[in-house]
Amino acid sequence: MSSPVRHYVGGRFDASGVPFPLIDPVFGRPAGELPAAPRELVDRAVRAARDALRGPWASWSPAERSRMLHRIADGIEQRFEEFVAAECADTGKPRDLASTIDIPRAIANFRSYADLTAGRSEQSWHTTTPDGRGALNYTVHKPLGVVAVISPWNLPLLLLTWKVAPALAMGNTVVAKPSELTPGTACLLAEVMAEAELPAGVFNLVHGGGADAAGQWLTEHPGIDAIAFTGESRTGGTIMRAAAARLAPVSFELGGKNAALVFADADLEQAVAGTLRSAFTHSGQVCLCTERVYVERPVFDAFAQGLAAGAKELSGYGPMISAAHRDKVLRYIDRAAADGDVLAGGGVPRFSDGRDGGFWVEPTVLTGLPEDHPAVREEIFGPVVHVAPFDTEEEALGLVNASPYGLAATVWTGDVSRAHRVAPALDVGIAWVNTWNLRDLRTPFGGVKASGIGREGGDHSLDFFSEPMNVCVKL
Ligand code: NAD
Ligand code: 6OD
Repeated sequence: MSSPVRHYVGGRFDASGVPFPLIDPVFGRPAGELPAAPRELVDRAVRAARDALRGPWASWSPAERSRMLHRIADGIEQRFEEFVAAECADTGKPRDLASTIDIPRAIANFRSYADLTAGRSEQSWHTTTPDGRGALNYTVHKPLGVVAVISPWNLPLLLLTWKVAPALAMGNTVVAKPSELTPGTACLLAEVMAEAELPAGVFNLVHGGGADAAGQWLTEHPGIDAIAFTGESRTGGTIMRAAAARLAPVSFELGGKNAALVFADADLEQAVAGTLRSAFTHSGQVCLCTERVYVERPVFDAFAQGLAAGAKELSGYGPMISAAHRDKVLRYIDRAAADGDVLAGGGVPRFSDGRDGGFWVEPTVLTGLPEDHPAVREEIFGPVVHVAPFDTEEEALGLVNASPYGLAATVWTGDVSRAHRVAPALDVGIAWVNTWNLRDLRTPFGGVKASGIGREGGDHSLDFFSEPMNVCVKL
């Protein structure tokens, strides 16, 4: 972290709170401090957001809000390199990831919702009445009010703006709480909001932890009208209980144990290259990453060898976010090594420089584990993938769908009929065929089972962040 971490409440920056150490994951050394917001500051942020709902923001038209979102996108673009540097400093991810995915996607999030909200039309119906004069029904979409946006550490700016942009697009006000591990880009975003002259209190930012801290205080706050959360499934459960107390709506993007299916008719080279990307992008710390691969038996050996060879050659990857997360990932690997086979990786890379103090794990390919093994069943969220053979399409579907999670899956096949048969039969929110993480921001995004509640993306987000109201006018 280069500049100090600050809250942004009611249009003012504020650094009050108990210091919480920030650690650089690349070297494992101190990288600054985050002021953990006291409860009083969280209250103040919610109050500022409520006041702003009654201010000039309330009368902004969709076109005015759209122009503001574009101004925010322009502001991120103008400070692109600062955002990239902050993203890399916080997460340790390689520059090419931050500069080609995270920051461009944050800009695209604002532009996409700016365009969608400006072009949105309301529905209307003409109703017949006994007197023959009829009635006109039309729908207006009102903001929900004050929305809490709580986001994780893996794609900090991408995932924060993915919710903040549609929330603002629909006229809500926001109190955002990014992960306590990765506050940097959110601070820059608050500066951009201020520079864009977004009215004070419309966007507020508080830093701090989750349980017994800013996160929990926000979710339990009577002044919060809705909660948009991305993070672990268990945290989602805790937040849902807090929201249930006052029936606040929630939108949840949660954990996953994503699978890939490789059929014998697939282009094997493409399947191996695609799975290397889907398993090891950001060292497996993307919710969409593949952690299980099921391969049709005739090509199992060739695929597994190709994947292991590719994993051994990977370089330029980043570390785990924290020592605790590295230790968790290594525990899964150690247990898997005792119960099955390690085809690649399985340890900590040695650099013979300062990075040896960081939180690194080698890209790891496992095989030979039973389906109920923790490394096959539980989300690891690291650079670890298990490969297993299957014999029939039916068996393959059963293996994928037996997971308690249901976020995403990929099907590798050269048979177009199979693609259309298998993909919709998967119990997931997002299925890719012969690709991975190809995103169109208008499409529904989210998971089933323990992977989430609701859908985000395009109109799905605009619908979540608004309340449709019907007006019936007797003619
Ligand atoms: P996490 O659940 O520990 O934390 C996420 C956020 O919630 C953080 O800001 C944290 O401070 C806050 N939080 C934690 N406990 C809280 C509580 N009791 N009340 C309120 N807020 C609380 O998740 P993480 O470790 O930051 O992120 C990794 C997880 O996120 C993985 O499980 C991953 O799969 C998931 N994830 C899912 C998606 C998706 O789109 N489905 C995207 C990214 C990450
Ligand atoms: O691409 C997206 O919109 C999105 N929400 C990605 C989530 C990735 C999880 O780590």
